[in-house]
Amino acid sequence: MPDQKWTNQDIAALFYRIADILEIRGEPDATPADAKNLRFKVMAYRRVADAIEHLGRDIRDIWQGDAKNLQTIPGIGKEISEKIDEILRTGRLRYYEKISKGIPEGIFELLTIPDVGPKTVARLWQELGITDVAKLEKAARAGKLRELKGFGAKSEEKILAGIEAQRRKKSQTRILLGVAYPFAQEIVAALRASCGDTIHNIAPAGSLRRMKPTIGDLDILVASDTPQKIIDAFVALPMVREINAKGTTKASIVAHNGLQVDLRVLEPKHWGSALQYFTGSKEHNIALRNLALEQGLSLSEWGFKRIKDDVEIFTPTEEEVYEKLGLQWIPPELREASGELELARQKKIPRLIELSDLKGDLQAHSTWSDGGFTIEQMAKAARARGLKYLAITDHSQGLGVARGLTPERVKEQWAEIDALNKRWNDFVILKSIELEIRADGSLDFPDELLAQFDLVTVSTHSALKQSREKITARVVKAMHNPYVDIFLHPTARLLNEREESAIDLEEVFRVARETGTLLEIDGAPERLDLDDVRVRRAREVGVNIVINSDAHSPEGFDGLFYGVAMARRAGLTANDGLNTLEWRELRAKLKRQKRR
Ligand code: DGT
Ligand code: CA
Ligand code: CA
Ligand code: ZN
Repeated sequence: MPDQKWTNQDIAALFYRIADILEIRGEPDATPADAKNLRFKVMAYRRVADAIEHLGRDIRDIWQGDAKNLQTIPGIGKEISEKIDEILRTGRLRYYEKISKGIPEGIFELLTIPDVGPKTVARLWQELGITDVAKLEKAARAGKLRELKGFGAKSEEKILAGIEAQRRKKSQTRILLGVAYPFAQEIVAALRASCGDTIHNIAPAGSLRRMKPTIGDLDILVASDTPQKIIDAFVALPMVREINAKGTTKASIVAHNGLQVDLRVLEPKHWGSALQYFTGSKEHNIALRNLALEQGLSLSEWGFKRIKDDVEIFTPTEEEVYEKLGLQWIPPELREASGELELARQKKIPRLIELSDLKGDLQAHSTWSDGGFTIEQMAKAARARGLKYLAITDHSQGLGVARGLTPERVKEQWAEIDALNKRWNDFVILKSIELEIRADGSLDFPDELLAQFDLVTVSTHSALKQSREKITARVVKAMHNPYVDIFLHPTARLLNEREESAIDLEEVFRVARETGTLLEIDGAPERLDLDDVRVRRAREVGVNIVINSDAHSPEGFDGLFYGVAMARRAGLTANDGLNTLEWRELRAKLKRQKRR
């Protein structure tokens, strides 16, 4: 824990840890009466941690030097408000120092192993002296765990598998959404083809359903009355390379592309609660479960249970899960515990933007630079997908890519575009360019040429290691050019390959707003840049966003779908993406228009 400036996240992490410690060994000098209250105390700390984690603004702004102000945060009472006050005032928490005394750091890592909870950790530690994962693995291999009452060879196997799964998860690079998504569709189609009549329902869940940019593993759910048949069909699919586990209602495989796929089969009456649970996120689920508890209900993947009389309530659809808790149904993309429960409670979740809302695409490449297809082929493909306009944004000469355009070749390209544009009256190709912003912030083409494009986009591909000051100043300079309409893929990240540049996005957002420069969600699966968190922030600041494919081929227009997914994760509606407008309306909003 830091000793200077505590962030909301630091305080939340500390409270989660306090809850863990209380569960592992209780309070140091507790009486039997205290022990009864322990469970509630643990829950209270977790709930407060969760509230602080998702506060959305610096807790100091609420605190303002007075513990009482903190009690306006839901779940925070006198005792906890004083603890937070102490942290913010002194940079430490004596209570934590007291209860954590003598607990080895490795204990907390044990808690991250699947199926190992605080009770187990406490016994492993107290009865066998196991204080970290390495010791646990050694003891399990040596058959020492079965010395514990209630432990057998089976539990040792389970723990070893848990350690292995955790290790695999840590070392594995995550798979791009753009790879995992079509692959999940393929598996679903294959299972439908082989056991269609016995499948009531089938859907991918987990991070894939939430459309995260990268996927750790695939979670597929099936509702069926004949689970064994589904499991047998699943492990026999042609894409299976290895079977990790195969039981009567679940199985886990590794596919040829390296992706792990977990399949679970359940009874149709559990469908709603199971789909909700396995879609996650874990943080969303915790918040939802806490809300249920407040209403006297316990919620699990099996459904609701009324706490006072143990009566079970099943929810065959996911809508019913949210409805039962007085909530609007929440689109999976929003389930990241970033304020969506409160919105759903107020019935204020908007209709999110959809792929079909997009009327055009403002970034695509052709054989004139690094694309693999002619302008004609790209235009036909875009039109076939229902778009009404497409900007051809081939790279300018400055960038080292093959065949970057010179001013002379730009003029030739325009002649080709003019000729093609005679062909359709429901579709238009826009003359554009992807200009490299040089390391010093200057651009490849003079303003006099830039003025003649329909629109101009800029980006950075080179000198990405520049310092925060340099790269930000370079981009800011370009955004001040009156003919620069869009700044593309602002962080320049390549997922699994290249980190974001050091660019100061807060400054970029400010200047984008001030100059009227549009910022892009680049939907190419290896980019997804800006990401959802940044888009949320950009919109808060008042920046206008466009969603583009960055297609280099006809299939590349799939990028629009993934770009829209990022926009949905950011909570955007059709009004928030400028390329949902007709070209005529969009053109009127371009910065260059304001000069005329
Ligand atoms: P991934 O696979 O790393 O991309 O992310 P997810 O979200 O797909 O995570 P995964 O595969 O470990 O679990 C699938 C879902 O199951 C997860 O989103 C929520 C639920 N889940 C898993 N473990 C827990 C847990 O310990 N508590 C709760 N409340 N939910 C869990
Ligand atoms: Ca997963
Ligand atoms: Ca999983
Ligand atoms: Zn390109």
